[in-house]
Amino acid sequence: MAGVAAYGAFLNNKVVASPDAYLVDVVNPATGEVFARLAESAAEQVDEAVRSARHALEEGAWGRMAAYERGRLLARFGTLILDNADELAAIEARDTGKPNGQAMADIRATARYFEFYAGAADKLHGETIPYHEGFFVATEREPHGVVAHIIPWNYPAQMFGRNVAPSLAVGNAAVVKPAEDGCLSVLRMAELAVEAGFPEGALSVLPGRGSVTGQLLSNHSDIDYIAFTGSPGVGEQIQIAAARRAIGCTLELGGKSPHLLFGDADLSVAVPAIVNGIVQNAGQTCSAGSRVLVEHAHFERLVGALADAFAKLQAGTPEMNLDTGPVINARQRDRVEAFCAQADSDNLTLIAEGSIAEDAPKDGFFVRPRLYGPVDPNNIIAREEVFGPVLVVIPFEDEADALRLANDSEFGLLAGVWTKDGGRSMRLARKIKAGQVYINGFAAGGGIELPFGGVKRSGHGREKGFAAMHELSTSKTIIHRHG
Ligand code: TXE
Repeated sequence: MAGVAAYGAFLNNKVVASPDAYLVDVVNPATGEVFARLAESAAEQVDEAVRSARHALEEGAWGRMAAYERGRLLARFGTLILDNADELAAIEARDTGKPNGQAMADIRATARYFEFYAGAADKLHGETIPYHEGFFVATEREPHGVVAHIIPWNYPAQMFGRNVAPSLAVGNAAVVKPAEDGCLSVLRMAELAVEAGFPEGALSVLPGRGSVTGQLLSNHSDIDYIAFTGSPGVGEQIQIAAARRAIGCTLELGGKSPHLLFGDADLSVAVPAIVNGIVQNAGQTCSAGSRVLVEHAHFERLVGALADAFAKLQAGTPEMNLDTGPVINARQRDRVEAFCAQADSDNLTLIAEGSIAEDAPKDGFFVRPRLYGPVDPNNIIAREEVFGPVLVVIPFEDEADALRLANDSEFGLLAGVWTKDGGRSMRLARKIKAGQVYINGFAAGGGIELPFGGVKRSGHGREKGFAAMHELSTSKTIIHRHG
């Protein structure tokens, strides 16, 4: 197609494309226009990425590099991301449709991942262990080796930083399969990695469909670990692929995270945080707070405040820089609208809804933010991850009821507790089944330093903070009989 740029795989520090590759369309979600094409990575490119990663570890410069030197490269990479933030944010906004301000915040957060793990690279310590007389025993952390990172489209740049920075910090060679709908900032950052000085094979990027490139990579016989972020269905396939070869995997599969909003909450803080927690990135955030459990005795006042805020929300193009952009593609828009149509046919009350800016392009994938309630906790919209700007309100009677409802989900990623009663918030934080519990604050996806991950159907393994370095490395025990 004339005027449409084509992008290929990033292998051996170069962008390459096979002339007979299947081409994946890249669509601007704000306009519906195809503006780029991705040359899909087939078996040949997947094999080459894994071979080159193995070579970098076992014979190349990467495997021999001291931890502090890896840290130095990561620091340079972070600086280059910041130096090129305007260009990267523009790419991210066009690829995902998110407001320009959000896209820039994402790029800055991506740089932060590299800064954090730059400093951490040489601080991953083992331990010494008292043993029998005549022995010295120590553990060391070692990289897994070749790690497949399969990442989604909701935060392409941040997911790249969240996965790749700790992986490279501990000395793995990273093979990244970005999502077909969010690939271009990742490919541009891979070029910056060369500028930063990463040797060949330390990082590869394989664009392509999940059903082709993702499958080939996750079932490759020479990978040592898989880090996956995406849907529970594909997560199950990844777990099976890992189990077949008895390798490890991290699964980050989203959630249905609850807020527990008590009558004594400070609404001036709670309402903007709750609204932002579901509207940010058009609700396409694994840790979005998508259920708000509200103390029944204060229902009118608490829900009234949320409704006022929801009614003011607007969706628009990246340039309009409104509360939210479009969702990523027509399939996701239809999925969100199907949940809302079901809510309407179940006679759920639409308490408030936002709007789509009048001059937003008609072919963009915009959806109106919506607040439903009171919703039966067994209704599908209260149980499934909608992955759109849709919040459901569920009333509770007391603390025990709030806890029961919070844990009545097959997911367990985040929770927010809103109350001035410090004893109550700590009791709940300890009993809520989730990987992260916020008290009187909520930042969906925030906190590079903070261990993050799920329980139950939200997955397993921890990302972010030092926890990611433990997850992406393994322990070796060295037993020296010297006596
Ligand atoms: O995800 P997929 P989809 C949830 C969210 C969303 C739903 C569907 O609820 O509505 O999933 O999104 C790659 N082998 N989340 O269908 O398919 C794919 O190419 C190996 C939550 O887009 O799971 C992409 O790189 N890889 C979430 C990645 O997996 C495969 C983020 C995720 O895509 C593959 C995204 C296969 N067979 C969606 N099939 C979160 N946890 O943040 C696909 N992929």
